[in-house]
Amino acid sequence: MERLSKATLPAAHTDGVTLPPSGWDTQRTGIVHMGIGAFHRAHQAVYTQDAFAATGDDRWGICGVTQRSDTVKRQLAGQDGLYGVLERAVDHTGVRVVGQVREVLFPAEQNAELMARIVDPATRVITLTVTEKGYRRNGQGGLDLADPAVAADLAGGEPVSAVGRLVRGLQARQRAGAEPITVVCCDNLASNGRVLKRLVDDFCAALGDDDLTAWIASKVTFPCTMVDRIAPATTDADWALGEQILGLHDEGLVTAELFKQWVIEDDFVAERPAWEKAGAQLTDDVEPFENMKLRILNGTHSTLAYAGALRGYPTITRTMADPELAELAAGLITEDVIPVLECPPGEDLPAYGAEVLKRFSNPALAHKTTQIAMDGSQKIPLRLLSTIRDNLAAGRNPAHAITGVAAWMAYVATPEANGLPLPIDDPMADRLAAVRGSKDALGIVENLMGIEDIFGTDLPGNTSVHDQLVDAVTALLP
Ligand code: NAI
Ligand code: CS2
Repeated sequence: MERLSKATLPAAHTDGVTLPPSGWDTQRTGIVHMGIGAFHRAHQAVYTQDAFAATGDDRWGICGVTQRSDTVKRQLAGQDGLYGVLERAVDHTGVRVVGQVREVLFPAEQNAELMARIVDPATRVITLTVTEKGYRRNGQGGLDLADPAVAADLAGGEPVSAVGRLVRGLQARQRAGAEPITVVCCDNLASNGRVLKRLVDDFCAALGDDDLTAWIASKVTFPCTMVDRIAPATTDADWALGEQILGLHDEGLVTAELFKQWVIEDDFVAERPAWEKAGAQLTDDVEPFENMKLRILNGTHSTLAYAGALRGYPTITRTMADPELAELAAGLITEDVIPVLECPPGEDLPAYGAEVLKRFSNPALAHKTTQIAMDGSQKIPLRLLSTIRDNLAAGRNPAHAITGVAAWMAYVATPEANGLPLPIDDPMADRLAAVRGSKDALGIVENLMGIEDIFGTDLPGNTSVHDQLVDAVTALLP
C-alpha cells in the first residue's frame, strides 16, 4: 500500500477524510514544539492548522523535536510531514490529515539545527509536551540538579534534558540579540507555565548566568494552559482502520476522541497563531480550568486505571463497564472533587463531570489502563493528593480519593492481575520496587507514604488517611 504524502493525498471528496487547508505545504516555521508525541499531533498541531485555515496566516508551521528517539522523525519523513488524526467516537469515525508539522528534528543528532531554529527570529513560540517526568523536578518542585541529564547539561556540551535544551536555546537566542519569544507548556501540570519558568530560572541560577536570567525575565513569557483531548497510543486496530479510511499507509497516524479543549493564559510577549479562531479559550486566569480538568478528569482517570488494572481490565472503557468502579469514579467526582473546586467562568462542574465519564466510556477508544498508570509518582500528587488535602482542610473525609491513592499503592505492589501484567513505568521505579510482590497492606502503605517527594510531611501523620489507605489496599490487592 502506498504511503501518505503530498503526492498521494486522497481526493477532496473521499468519505471519512478531511484534508489539510490549501497552502499547508508552503507555510513558514514559527513554532518549535518539544516532545512531538501523540498528544501534540492530536491537539496543538490541529488547533494551529485550524487557525491557519481560518486566517491564512502562514507563519506558524511547526518544527517538531522528538526528544528521546527518532521514531516520529522516521514516521513523518517520506510523508512530507503529513499524518492523520484518527478521530474515534460512538457516532463518528474519520481521519483528519494534518500538514502543520514542517520538519522534525532529533537533537541527539541535530542539536545545532534545533538551536538555530530557536534563535531564528521567525520562531515566536515554543511549546512542550515532554511528559510530567520530562521536567526532571525534585520533591520541592524545583529543578533536580542531581539528575544526571540536568547535571550534564549544566556542565556544558550538547544538552539532553528538555529544560537544558530549552535554556541553551534561549541563551543562544539572547546572544544573537533576537526578539522576545513565548514558551507554552502543554503538559498535565498544575500552573504549568509557572512550573516551567521556575525550572528555567533554576537552570540559569545554577549556570550563574545573571544576564540570561535578566533577559528571560524581560523577553520571555511562560503562560499557563489547560490542555485536554484523550489521545491514546495508537493500536494495531487503529492502524488498520486508518489505512482502510485513507486507502494509504500512514506511519504517523495518531488516535483521539472528538472532544478537545485548550485554555491559554493570555500572556504572549510576541505574536502567536490565532488559536482562538480554532476554538481555544484565552483567559487571564487558567488555574480554575486546570484544577477542574486535572482533578475531575485526570484524578478519575488515574483511579480507574489502577483499580481497573487490578481487576485485569486492559482499557478504561472496560473498567467503566464495571458498575462498582463506575460508581467509584462518579463518587470521586461528585463527593470529593467538586465540593472543594472553584467553578471556572462559564463551566458547570456536575455537567463537566458527567461528560468526562461519558468520554471515558467511549467504546471506540482503547486507552490502556497501564498507559495511564505510567509515572504515578508524578501524577498522584496533583491529581488526587490535592483533592485529599483540600477536603481535609475543609473538615471533610475524601474516601473516594483515598481509595484512588490506595489503588495506586496496590498496583505498585502487584506484578500481575488476572493475566494482565502491571508494569511500573515510573522515574521512581527503583524506590517503588521495595513493595513489589508484597501482600502486607500495612507495610505497603507505610513504605509508600514514607516517600516525602510524593506524600510530603503532612499526610503520613494523618491517622485517618493512613488507616483508610490500609483498609482500601487490603480490599484492592488481588
Ligand atoms: P507520547 O509518549 O506520545 O510522547 C511523549 C513525548 O515526550 C515524546 O516526544 C518523548 O520523546 C518525550 N519525552 C518522554 N519522556 C521524556 C523525558 N524524560 N525528557 C524529555 N522528553 C521526553 O505521549 P503523549 O500522548 O504525547 O503525551 C505527552 C504528554 O502530553 C503527557 O505526559 C501529558 O502531560 C500531555 N497530555 C497527554 C494527553 C493524552 O491523552 N495523551 C492529553 C493531555 C495532555
Ligand atoms: C491520562 C492523560 O495518560 C494519562 O495520564 O490521564 O493523558 C489524559 O488522557 C489526558 O489528560 C486527557 O486530556
